[in-house]
Amino acid sequence: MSLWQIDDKTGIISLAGGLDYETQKINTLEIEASDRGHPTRSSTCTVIITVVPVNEFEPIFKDIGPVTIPEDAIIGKA
Ligand SMILES: [Ca+2]
Repeated sequence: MSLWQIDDKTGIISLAGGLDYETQKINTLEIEASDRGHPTRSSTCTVIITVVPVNEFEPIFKDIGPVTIPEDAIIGKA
């Protein structure tokens, strides 16, 4: 299954599958357009789509509330 689909009338490229930065950072699409003439004329272009990483597994901190410590706490023990 392709990650990308293109509307054959508008030419709009849209996402058709799940992206993963770690698997594929750069997506290179070779696009060909043609008319309905006789003979048919066509042209091609390359579209490069770069996936931007996001923090998918953000660390979660438990609510530990306020912390108190005595002023004579031992260094390295408290
Ligand atoms: Ca990922």
